Amino acid sequence: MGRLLLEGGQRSYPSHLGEVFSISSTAFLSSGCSRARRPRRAASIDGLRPKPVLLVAAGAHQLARVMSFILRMNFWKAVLLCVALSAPISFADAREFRVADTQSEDYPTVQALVFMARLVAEGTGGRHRIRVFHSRQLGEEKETIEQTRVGAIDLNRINVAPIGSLIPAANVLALPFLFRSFEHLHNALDHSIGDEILAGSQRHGFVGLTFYDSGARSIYNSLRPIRTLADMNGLRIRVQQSELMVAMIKALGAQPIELPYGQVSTGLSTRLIDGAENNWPSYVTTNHYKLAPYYTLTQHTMGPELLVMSPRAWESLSAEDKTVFRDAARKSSAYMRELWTGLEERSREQARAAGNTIITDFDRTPFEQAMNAIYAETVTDPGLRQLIERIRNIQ
Ligand code: GTR
Repeated sequence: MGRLLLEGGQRSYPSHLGEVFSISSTAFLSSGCSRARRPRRAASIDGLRPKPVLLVAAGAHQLARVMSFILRMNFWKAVLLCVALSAPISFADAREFRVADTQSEDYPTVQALVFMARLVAEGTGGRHRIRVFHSRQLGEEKETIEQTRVGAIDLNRINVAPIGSLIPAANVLALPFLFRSFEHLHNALDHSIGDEILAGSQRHGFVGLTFYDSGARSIYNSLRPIRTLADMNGLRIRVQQSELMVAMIKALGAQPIELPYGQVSTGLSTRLIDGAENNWPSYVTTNHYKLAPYYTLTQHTMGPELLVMSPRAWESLSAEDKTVFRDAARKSSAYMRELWTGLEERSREQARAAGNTIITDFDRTPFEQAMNAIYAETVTDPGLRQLIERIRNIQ
């Protein structure tokens, strides 16, 4: 393969300090309290700009207040007022933040974002709102990742595999057969390793806020039950837009086809692809289970979901609001786990009731061995190798 899928030095992203769109009484002071300085416009983050009409009205109101005061009171009292007003009055404070999610409205990650939105509204006294765009309303994952990086989308709930080509440590989480169990995964994500990966994502152009569960991904197809590696031979398997996922399916002897999530159903119906791989809830909520009835429990990756924020949107927040966002994100992750509990089993039941063939009685070892080669070929960075060792050593 010879390609470096996981390497250390990644592009960095310039930090844009959000300009505060404000009028302060320092404007009056610097011009001898004679005229208000023209307020500066905030750098456009998402096309949402403060309303100019409000701004002009507020500016005129301030000016009128100060002028009438000067007329009625003595000069020094007016100067004191100007000083007192020098704390900026921010008009950029109240904002709507847009968050993207490819999953459908009732999917646990989307519901977790709705929950987070509620906490943010409460925590900021209604100043900040989060508007959730589910079902790929803002585009497929690959596009939304880019848009989040440049600040056109404020927040993005994304799987670690597609964002892994930009955040190498996130890609590690998608490696095959890395986690022994969900408990092992949680022990890594809920403690220092998870925190380090979230913090480290800032170097790569994203502010990592929290992880969400994504169960384990397994292979499904429309042609035949897969029990051995030989059964995989030649199958056209859709993968996420991720070099790592391409390498994983190739290692199994199948043909990987990179397709956006929203095109998998059509791909299956038109026979462009024979199958795909995903967790139980995605297999069922997308109706893929109706088109590809053979589901083999390979559980080859437990790559979680990741919530990231654009650095631009992040820098537009005050220190207190940043804490509100972080806390809300973490709480939404705990909430999401509650929703996830039992959902995998219910999805499995739904597929079984529809008459699907669920293959569990097969030897996973050859699948694991075939994918093992990926580690040596793709993880070349010593820091990432160390990260893998640390994860493996977690009990
Ligand atoms: C789902 C994941 C999505 C997306 C999708 C896919 O499990 O929640 O974010 O990555 O898989 O296969 O494209």
